[in-house]
Amino acid sequence: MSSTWNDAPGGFHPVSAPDYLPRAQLEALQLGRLQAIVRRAYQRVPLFRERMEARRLGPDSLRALPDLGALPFTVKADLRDTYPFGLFASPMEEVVRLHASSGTTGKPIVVAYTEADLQVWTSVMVRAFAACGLHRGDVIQNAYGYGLFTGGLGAHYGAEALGATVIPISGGNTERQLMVLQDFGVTAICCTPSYMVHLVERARESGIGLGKLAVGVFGAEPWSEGMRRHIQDAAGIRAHDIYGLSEIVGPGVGIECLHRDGLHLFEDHFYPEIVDPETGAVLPDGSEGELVLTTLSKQAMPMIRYRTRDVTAILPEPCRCGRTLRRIRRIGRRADDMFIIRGVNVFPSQVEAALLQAEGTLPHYQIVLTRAHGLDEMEVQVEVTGALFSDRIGGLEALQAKIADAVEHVVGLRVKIHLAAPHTLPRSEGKARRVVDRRDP
Ligand code: DLL
Repeated sequence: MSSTWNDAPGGFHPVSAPDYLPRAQLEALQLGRLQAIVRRAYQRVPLFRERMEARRLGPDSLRALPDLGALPFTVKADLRDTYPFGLFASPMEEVVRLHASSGTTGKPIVVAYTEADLQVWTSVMVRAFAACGLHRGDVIQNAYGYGLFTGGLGAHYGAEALGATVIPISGGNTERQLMVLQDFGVTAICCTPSYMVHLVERARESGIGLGKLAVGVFGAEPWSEGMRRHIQDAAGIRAHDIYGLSEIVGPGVGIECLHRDGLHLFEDHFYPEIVDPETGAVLPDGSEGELVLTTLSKQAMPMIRYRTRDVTAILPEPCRCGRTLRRIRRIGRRADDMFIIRGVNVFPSQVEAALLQAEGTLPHYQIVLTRAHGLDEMEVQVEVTGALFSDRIGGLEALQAKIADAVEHVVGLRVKIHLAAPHTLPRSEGKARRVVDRRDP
């Protein structure tokens, strides 16, 4: 593997060659893989075969890529209903790894990988890191959680295969993270954006510098452009957005290149569609809707038309980086993270965007939903800077009103704003919990 990286087309890293395939070649590759994976799922996964037969479709029904639109969807409940191994398409002797993702309730969902699946996963993670400008010689602190969560091991093997030095520190223990960051000459970090905010804040308070840190690869939860600006300014780094989900592979489904204008999908392994979240109808490129993904090469657990619930749009225009892989817009919200307050639909991402506009706030916030006398209330709790908090009361009141105005402007609802002292809201080592719903079911 070469020791230099050039993001220009033609000057690409050998491992990234599939990123630059001419579209016609890529689509031919996709069709061949799609036909094979549909056949595999039909022959080996009873649930999928039953659904195909109910639609009078057979294993050879796919003649062209758009024919995929006629196939049945797979949803999260299918994984729960067949818990733990009901959707596996490989015998256990060929399954070399299991991961699991805990839902909000009950049993987790279980995902499986063959040796070949792990190789594909590693290869897309190598391409993801390369797209962030990382290469051999980089020292990558991997603060995604190791274990059943896919973030830790997914990023780990990708970074190792890239030829970088990996520090498998996992999540948590902020003091140790900061010591390692400085002492080991770390050049790149992987963690959730909310944990990065926490790390940077602690570093600043303890008077610890961030050494050689130059790049962050952040994902596993939605984060806004405002959050990116905050992280980049506070840490003096370049922040990339990485997307993925356990059901499809884990991290490495999509990544922002150096231009950071949408996430390139590794379309040679994951086939995207955008559908109307209500009707399931396939929408044209450019329209906002729910991302549906089909795995093109996954052996142990092929996913055909998996409804991610993540809302985005496919950006069909070519990217300045020269990759032919199409991009999706950053995922700001899920189709199911909306809540309704007094008849108004609210998304947490709207609240984050409004909060980060106000000077004096810190990107630590929580939305608390309560119900009193049958009426729903929403309170936004946000930390403010120490300087402002110790300021005279007038400053706080003015800020409170300003935030209430900003939230009202984007959400269309006047809500309570609680200004919290620094360090009083809970911190997360992994995915942040933004909404606390205290309403009775
Ligand atoms: O979060 C995999 C991952 C690990 C991705 C590390 C990136 C980095 P799950 O725990 O199964 O897998 O959660 C998947 O998290 O459907 C999205 O709703 C959300 N998500 C993941 N990445 C992003 C992102 C991992 N970059 C679910 N932006 C997905 C917004 C994201 N949401």
